[in-house]
Amino acid sequence: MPRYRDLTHTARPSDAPRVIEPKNPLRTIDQGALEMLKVAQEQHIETVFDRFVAQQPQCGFGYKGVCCRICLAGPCRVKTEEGPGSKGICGATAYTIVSRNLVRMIAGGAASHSEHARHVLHTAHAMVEGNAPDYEIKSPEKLHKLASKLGVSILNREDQEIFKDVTEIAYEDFGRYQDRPLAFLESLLIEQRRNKFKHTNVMPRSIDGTVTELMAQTAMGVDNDPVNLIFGGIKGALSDLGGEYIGTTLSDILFGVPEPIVSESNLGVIDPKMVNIAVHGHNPVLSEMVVTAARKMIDEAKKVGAEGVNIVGICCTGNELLMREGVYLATSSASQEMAILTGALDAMVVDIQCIYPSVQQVAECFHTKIVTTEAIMKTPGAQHIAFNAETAMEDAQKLVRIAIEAYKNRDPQKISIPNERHKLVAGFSLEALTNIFSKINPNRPISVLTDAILNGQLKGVVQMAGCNNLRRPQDESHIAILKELVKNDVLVVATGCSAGAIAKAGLMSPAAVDAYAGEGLKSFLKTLENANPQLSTGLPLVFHIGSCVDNSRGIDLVMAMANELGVDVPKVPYAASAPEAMHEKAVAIGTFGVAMGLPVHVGAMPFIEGSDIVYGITTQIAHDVFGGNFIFEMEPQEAAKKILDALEYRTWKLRVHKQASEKFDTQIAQGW
Ligand code: BF8
Ligand code: SF4
Repeated sequence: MPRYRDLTHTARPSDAPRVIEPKNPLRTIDQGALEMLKVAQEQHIETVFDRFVAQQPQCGFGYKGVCCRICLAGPCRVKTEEGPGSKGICGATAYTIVSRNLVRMIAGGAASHSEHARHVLHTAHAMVEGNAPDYEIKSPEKLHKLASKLGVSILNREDQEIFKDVTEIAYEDFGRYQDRPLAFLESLLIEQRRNKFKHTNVMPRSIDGTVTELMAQTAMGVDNDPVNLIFGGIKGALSDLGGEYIGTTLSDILFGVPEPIVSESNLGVIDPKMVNIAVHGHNPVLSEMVVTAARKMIDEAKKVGAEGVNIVGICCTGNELLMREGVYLATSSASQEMAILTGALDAMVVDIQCIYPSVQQVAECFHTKIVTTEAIMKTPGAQHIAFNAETAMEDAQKLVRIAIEAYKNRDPQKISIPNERHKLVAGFSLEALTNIFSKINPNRPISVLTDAILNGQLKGVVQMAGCNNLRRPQDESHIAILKELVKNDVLVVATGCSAGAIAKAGLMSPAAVDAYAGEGLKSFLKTLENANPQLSTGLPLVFHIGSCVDNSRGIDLVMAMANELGVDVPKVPYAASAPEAMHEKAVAIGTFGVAMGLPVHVGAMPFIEGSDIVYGITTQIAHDVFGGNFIFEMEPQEAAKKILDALEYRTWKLRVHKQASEKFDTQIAQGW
């Protein structure tokens, strides 16, 4: 029965509770974390799970987004439906306060991703200037491709020279003052989206300028029109995407384009016989050096009685190293403290973002050294070693040495490592995927994917992303939604802590295909495997496409699918899901997903329910203007159903329009 309207974007979330069992501190389904939680309870070590419980119930005003404290006349809260109590002291109504708060979150997200990208850019720049001798251009192919897209000449030029021009364009993207769009972002977009963003006035011209403008726009006594505010937020989210794309592409050039690689995940990868160093945060610039240093320092580790140095990753630094180096992924955000509780972690080297301030307090119960490395991220009690691109290898060796020294102070009584580790295959950059598809169709590789959708073998593609949020047990929603999607023949690509959840549970392996994939997905993956005998391992149930900045890889894939199908993004059967969204970065990512024309499921309600107007803009007006919309749903089964409905609607419409264009020999309709 064809469905003529996609109802998902008008639906309210189900009545499922927003917080499951608020007083229960057993808030994870990760087996490794559960084992460590017992240790924490026995030893009375406080963790994030205890603090979550202690915070319940959380503030109702904050939850609805109607608390304002952006000026010293506040804090103001919207207390009543009507009268003076329904506004802040200055007269700001609920829709102004809610949208301002939301937009400031997007600005925070854009600033975070872009700061990460800026650091990679500084490193690239130092390298081309000859000031960072420990770095090199690992992928000239990626450099040439990117340079061509940016209009930089590559003919008869040295790679260093080309890269210099590319870094200059990236710097301009941060601080351009002329009225020209972000060059990196523009090079990523298909023409229809470029025009859409231009006509709706949301195309950013500089990243720093946009974030600053948003802070100014949302200051006391400035913009109070919710539509104008939200459109400002969309511009901010697009500058976030521009920053992400700079981060991903420059990291690929410096550290290599990921290719399929075998590794393992969960806390069992911490090895009692080795010096164990966790690299935690987001930025590969430092951690890549730590990996290289560790490989060179085995003898030093042996001198203190260890067999070698074992680097394990946490959060997105972990994802970056897993994708390119096959480094073990120890754990993801909500269970970061658990890595220390094993008693066998000698050092945790952190860079930026998603690092709980509590890791230092937990580390003080053990011999573990916490080392901060970036000027904008320090922790009282932790050691700080400023990391410089100029002295990268020297700095990295210092860090490894701190861990080797700490190893001597290990207390064997306190070691308790969960016996939980799972094989996985990661490393699916768009280049790697295209290469795999090209073995079936060398001229139009992406048609292998779009044809499988058009002929019904696959239902579509879903990009699973985002964090852990303890309103429901850690990882539960990621895993439940994933299982439902793959059972229904959806090809899943994953990033960030969603990829982490899937990997830790053993679902990112070829073995999981037989256990969980529907017949269509199974046969699709088998066909790819048979056409690719060069792969040393089978294909996994889920394609890991990287860290959170690598959500730009997903957008790159959507653009390729839209191009192949000859339609704008809102007709492509591609959706995104952040089942446990937490960070401001996730708010920015979700928003650019919607602007890009995708249905975006979010499983942790953002603070917008205090304003029907803002809720309506995110779920309905966004769809009218951009073709994408948020689907807010906390209950995982219900969420999976809504995501599948959104894909089904798109596939149905795409087929109808395709058939019509073939029958009447006309261009395929571009509307949605
Ligand atoms: O950038 S998924 S908790 S680790 S914010 Fe953080 Fe969220 Fe994890 Fe990576 Ni992304
Ligand atoms: Fe209150 Fe207005 Fe100040 Fe916000 S900006 S704190 S609503 S007076």
